[in-house]
Amino acid sequence: MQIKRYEALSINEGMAKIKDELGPDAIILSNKRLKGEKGSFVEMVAARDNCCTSISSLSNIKNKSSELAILNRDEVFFPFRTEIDQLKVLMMDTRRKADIQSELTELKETLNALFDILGIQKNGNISAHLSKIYYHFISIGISRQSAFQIVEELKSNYSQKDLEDYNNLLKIAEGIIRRYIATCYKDITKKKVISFVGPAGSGKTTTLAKLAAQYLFGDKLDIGILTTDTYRIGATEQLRIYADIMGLPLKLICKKEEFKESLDEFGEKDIILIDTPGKSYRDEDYLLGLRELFTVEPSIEKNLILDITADRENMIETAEKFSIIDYDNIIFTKLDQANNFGSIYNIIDYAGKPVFYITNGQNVPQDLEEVGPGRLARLIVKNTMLNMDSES
Ligand SMILES: Nc1nc2c(ncn2[C@@H]2O[C@H](COP(=O)(O)OP(=O)(O)O)[C@@H](O)[C@H]2O)c(=O)[nH]1
Ligand SMILES: [Mg+2]
Repeated sequence: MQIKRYEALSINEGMAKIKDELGPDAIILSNKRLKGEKGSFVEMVAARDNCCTSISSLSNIKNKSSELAILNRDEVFFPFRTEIDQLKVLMMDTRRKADIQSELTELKETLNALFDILGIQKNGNISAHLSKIYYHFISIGISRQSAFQIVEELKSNYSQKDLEDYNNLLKIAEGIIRRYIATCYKDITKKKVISFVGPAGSGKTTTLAKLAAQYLFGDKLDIGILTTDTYRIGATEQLRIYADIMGLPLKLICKKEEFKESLDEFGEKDIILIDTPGKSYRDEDYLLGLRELFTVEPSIEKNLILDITADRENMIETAEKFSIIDYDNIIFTKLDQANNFGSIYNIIDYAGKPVFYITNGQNVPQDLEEVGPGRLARLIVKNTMLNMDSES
């Protein structure tokens, strides 16, 4: 085999040199564009070997002509045409998305600035307390838009006397928030089938166990537990341990048909609790599957379990995606780990669904609390679980 290195200004020129010296059967081992003293040039290494792909056969991939055609750029890249085209589309798409994303971010920032200006404006006799309230709400995680709306409402609700006292104003704001919270009460007089849906790790199984214990030991009801979370390793074990400790029957459901059968078998129970697997809310098949499953028994109450330590956008998106199954209530979990309770208000404001329970710890069954609108509003405004009376 004869190997030789060539320098040329372009690939075409290099190819011509190689063809002249090594003939049409030469093969190109490498080609690189390099920078030299006089500018950039192409370094090509070629070899002549009868058993390898020759320049002529390379060019024949595109054009069956037996003549050696000097390869132009298109011909060099021809074997990768599809990949290059796909890459181009991908790059265009990414750039488009990035453009939209940055425009949205810019728009959001502009809106935020606008809300800030409106929220803190001091016109006439409007007290500085109002802007303090606006900033307090933002600091606890309430969106700027909602904080602005609350302050706007507050403006038409205060009296001159209220203006002098920040705490008075805050109390009025709490009342405004309270009005937005729909009520939902635990009703043990009716037979109920209660399911728990939500993202993985949000606390569905733990909350189910807490509620099962309350119904069992507190309300002395007859409970049955079903779970459709059968394909995740360990998921059934966790629930089985809780069921065994409480002496409750647990049925595993793998198919839709078994769901109906199991509901019928638990026909005598006062309460049937249903655990479901949690997957990403971005998995549409999972959400559609869940919706399909619930068609078996339309009266099933669906509780969306939301971990409030998740970020605001993520929670809103979860609430939005799960609306495909038309959930009835929301249960907020992990309040013990959260720094800000404002996102509770954002979700309530967005989804307009009642809040059934909040959970504030891993202990089963104690870390579960039924909350009414009053308690929840105060909890949001004070941004703490501590020193609260149980008014609801
Ligand atoms: N700190 C805290 N942890 C919780 C709470 N609720 C659930 N967890 C924990 O969150 C993790 C996931 O809970 P799990 O019930 O398995 O979530 P699932 O995947 O939705 O069923 C477990 O370690 C639970 O102990 C809560 O209110 N506070
Ligand atoms: Mg679970």
